[in-house]
Amino acid sequence: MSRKPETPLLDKVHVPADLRSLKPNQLKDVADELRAEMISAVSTTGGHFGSGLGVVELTVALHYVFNTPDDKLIWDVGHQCYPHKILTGRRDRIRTLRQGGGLSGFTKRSESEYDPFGAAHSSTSISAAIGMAVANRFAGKADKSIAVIGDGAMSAGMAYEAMNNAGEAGNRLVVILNDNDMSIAPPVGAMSAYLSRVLSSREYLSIRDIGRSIFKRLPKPLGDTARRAEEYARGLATGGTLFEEMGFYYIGPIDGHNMDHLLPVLENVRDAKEGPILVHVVTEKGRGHPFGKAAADKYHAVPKFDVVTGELKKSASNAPQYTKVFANALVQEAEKDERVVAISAAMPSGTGLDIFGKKFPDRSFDVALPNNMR
Ligand SMILES: Cc1ncc(C[n+]2csc(CCOP(=O)(O)OP(=O)(O)O)c2C)c(N)n1
Repeated sequence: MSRKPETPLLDKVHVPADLRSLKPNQLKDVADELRAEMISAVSTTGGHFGSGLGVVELTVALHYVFNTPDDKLIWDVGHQCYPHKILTGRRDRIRTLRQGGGLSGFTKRSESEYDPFGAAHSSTSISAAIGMAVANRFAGKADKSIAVIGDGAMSAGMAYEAMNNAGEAGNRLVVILNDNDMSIAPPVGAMSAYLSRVLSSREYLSIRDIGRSIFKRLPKPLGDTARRAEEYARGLATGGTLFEEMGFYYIGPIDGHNMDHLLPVLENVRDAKEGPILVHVVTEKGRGHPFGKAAADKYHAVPKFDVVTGELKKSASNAPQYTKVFANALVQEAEKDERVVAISAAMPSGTGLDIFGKKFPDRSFDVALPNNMR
């Protein structure tokens, strides 16, 4: 059993309203305690690890600035939601993850009013957020919908279908692009290369940018023609981004671990009269855990582990792993029949198809990470 960390501030936060009664300069300490609590919990239960550790500061900042649960916070996939669960009334059950009858490892509507959408499939969050934003428009409510989507999930088609329609949602829609330059394994492909280009061509917004001129990135109330001219000029000046071309106001990149940057940007975004807005936040998967950082793909999800040494504890069961049985059976089929091919969406090792990929590289397709299985 690992010893539980000391968390004096976090102990006062049962729901986000408690968080909002704290001073902004206390939030970094809350985040540090939240990270320690998450590491302690996952070491005893196993579970998704790297993604949650990367969004600890973002989770605190979002619940501090936005009025959840009235503002709807939607986590894409939902595998990064452990810090969110700890802050939204479920800390006392966080060590029941991966136990029968315990907390779900993903967001789940029946579990909490702070989980407006449950997924586990990737790339659905923006569509869901648009739907909720439009419903609020019909109901005459000003509440926001905030989708947090990773750079890996942003490479799937459904995210584009949603962005194509985002204009419908106006300023009620906020998309946070959580860019950690990782999917489950290192990402490959056009979207990843594009985001790297955006990042390398821009510096992080500085405190000065945020304080003085972030509103310049949002439009002033102009007539339509004038606005179009201004947008055109702005696109030329900044080089534009794909997101601007799709009708978003793009803000970023922002350091997703720095509260002094996150809070004022999110406050501006919350109060903006125009939208939809996309905030490009840069984070580090596995942040704050040496083992998480050393092998981010290995620490996407983990079994129980020793907090001090990082040693992963193997299950005592002698039963063969389902993925291995499946992979070996598929290889046998493929040896008999050359028409058998394997398709995976960024999960070669999670599905066992990495074994198939080593034997039959030309018959393996990873639709999220081209050639990754070869
Ligand atoms: C439709 C679908 N395809 C593939 C997956 C497997 N999967 C789980 S998380 C994920 C993406 C992880 O990358 P990212 O969105 O960048 O989030 P991160 O874990 O890096 O925070 C994928 C592809 C899935 N859950 N759903």
